[in-house]
Amino acid sequence: MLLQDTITAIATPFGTAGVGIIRLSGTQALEIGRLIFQPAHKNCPWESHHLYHGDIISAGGKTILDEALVSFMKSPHSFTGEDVLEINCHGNPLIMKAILEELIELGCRLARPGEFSQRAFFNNRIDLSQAEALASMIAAKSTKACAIGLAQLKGALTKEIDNIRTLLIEALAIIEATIDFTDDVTTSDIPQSPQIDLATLRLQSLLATYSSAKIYTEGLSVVITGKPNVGKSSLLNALTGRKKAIVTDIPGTTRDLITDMITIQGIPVNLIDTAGIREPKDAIEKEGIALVWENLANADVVIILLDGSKPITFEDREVIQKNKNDILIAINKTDLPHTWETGTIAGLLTQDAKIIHISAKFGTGLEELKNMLVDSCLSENRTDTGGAMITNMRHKMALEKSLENVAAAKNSMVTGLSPEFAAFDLREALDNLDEITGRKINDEILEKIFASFCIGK
Ligand SMILES: Nc1nc2c(ncn2[C@@H]2O[C@H](COP(=O)(O)OP(=O)(O)OP(=O)(O)O)[C@@H](O)[C@H]2O)c(=O)[nH]1
Ligand SMILES: [Mg+2]
Repeated sequence: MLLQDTITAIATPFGTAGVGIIRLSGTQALEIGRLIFQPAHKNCPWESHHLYHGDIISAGGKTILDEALVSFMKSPHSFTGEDVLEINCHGNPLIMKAILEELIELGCRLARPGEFSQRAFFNNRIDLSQAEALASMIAAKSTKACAIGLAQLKGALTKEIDNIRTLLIEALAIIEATIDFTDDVTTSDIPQSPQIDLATLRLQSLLATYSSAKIYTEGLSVVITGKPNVGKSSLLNALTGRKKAIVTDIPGTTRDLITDMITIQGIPVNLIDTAGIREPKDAIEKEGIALVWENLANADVVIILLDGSKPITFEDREVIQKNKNDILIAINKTDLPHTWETGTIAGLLTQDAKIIHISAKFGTGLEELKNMLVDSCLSENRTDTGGAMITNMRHKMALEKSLENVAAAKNSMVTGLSPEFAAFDLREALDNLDEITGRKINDEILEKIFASFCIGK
C-alpha cells in the first residue's frame, strides 16, 4: 500500500452540524495546509498541536470557502504517526464538500474507509486490536460497550495477550533448550514448567469474557411468546413505556412482529412482541405464527407469558415444551385471582427455570423481570482478566485456535512424544495470538478489517 501520498476525508458525520472536521494525513499535509489556509494573523508559525484561526481559501485566494480553525500535528506525534492537519470548519455538507474538492485539487487523495487507522497501525501507533477497538467504540450502542472499547484502545487486551505470549515463549524456550542440548530426548525429559497450565487458564478466562462482552456491545434479543390474549403486547408496551403494540381483548390481535429497544443495566435489549401461538384461524395468522418460531430460534432469552387468571391449556404446554432457549416464565395478570398453582407446570420445566409473577397492566414485577433478563445472561461470565474483554469474533476464533494448540502441546508432553511436536504447537499458538494484535497477519485479512471501518477514521 502507498504510504507516501497525503489522504483526506471528512471525519464528522454527513449532515448539518455546528462544526465539521476534515482531516489530512501524509507528507504533504503541511504544504497543502499553507496553500488552503490564510491565517488571520500574519505570523502563523504552524507549531505542532496549536490551533490557528483564519480563512479556508480556494484558487490561490480568489474565493473564501469558510472561516475555520486549523491545527497541525507533526509526525510522529499524531494519530497516524504522519503529519496530520485538521480543519474545523462549519458543519454544512456543501462547505465541507467544497473544501474537500479543493484539497484534492491541491494533491490530496480521498482516504479509503479506515485508512487513517491503517496508517496508525503501519506506523506502530496502535496495534490491530486497538484499531478494532476504535471502530467498535464508534459503533457502540451502550455506555458499557464504549467502556469496553476504550479499555481495549488503552491496551487492556494487548497487555493480556502479551502476558500469555510471555508464558508461551518461556515454555517454548525450555523445550527448545532441551532439543538443542540433548540427543534422543522425549518430552518426559523436559523439566515441567507451570507456564503451559498458566497460559491455558488465562486463555480460558479471556475467552469466557466473550459472551458477556458481546451482550454489552451487541445487546440482547428478547422474544415475548405465549398463547393469544395472555398480555404479550401489554408487556411490550409496559416495558418500553410506549404504546407501540395494539392491545385488545380479542385473541389473535397481534399478527406481525413488533419490536422496540430498551436499555437494562446499560445493555441494549431488543424486545420482540409476537403473534399468539394457537391453531391459526386464517392464512395471515398462520404466517404470523411461523414468524414466531423462526424468531424464537434466534432469541437470546425467551419470555413465555402465561395468564395466571385462566387455567393452563394445551397451547401453554406446547409453547413451554417446544422452547429450547434460555426461558423465563412470566405469569401475568396477578392483579386478578389466581386459578392455578406454579406446581401445575413444574413437570414441564427444568430445575433451574426462572418463574416470575407480574401484572403488565399495573406494572407489577416489571423491574425484577428486567433485571432477571440480563442477569441470566451475565452471571456465568465474571472472570478477572485485568479489564480485558473480547467482543470481536475474529479475536475469539484466534484465541480458540491458540488454546487448541496449547492443549495439543500439553498432550504431547504428557504422552511423552518427541519435544519437537510440543515446540511446533506452541509456535502455532503464538502465531494465532499474533493475529489478534496484527504482529503477524495476512495482508488480505488486514485489508478486509480496515475496509469495514468508517470513512475518516
Ligand atoms: N387484568 C389484567 N389484564 C391484562 C393484563 N395484561 C393484559 N391484560 C389484558 O389482556 C387482554 C389481552 O392483552 P394483549 O396484550 O393484547 O394480549 P396478547 O398476548 O398480545 O394477545 P394477542 O396479540 O392476541 O396474542 C387485554 O384486554 C389486556 O388489557 C394484566 O396484567 N392484568
Ligand atoms: Mg398482542
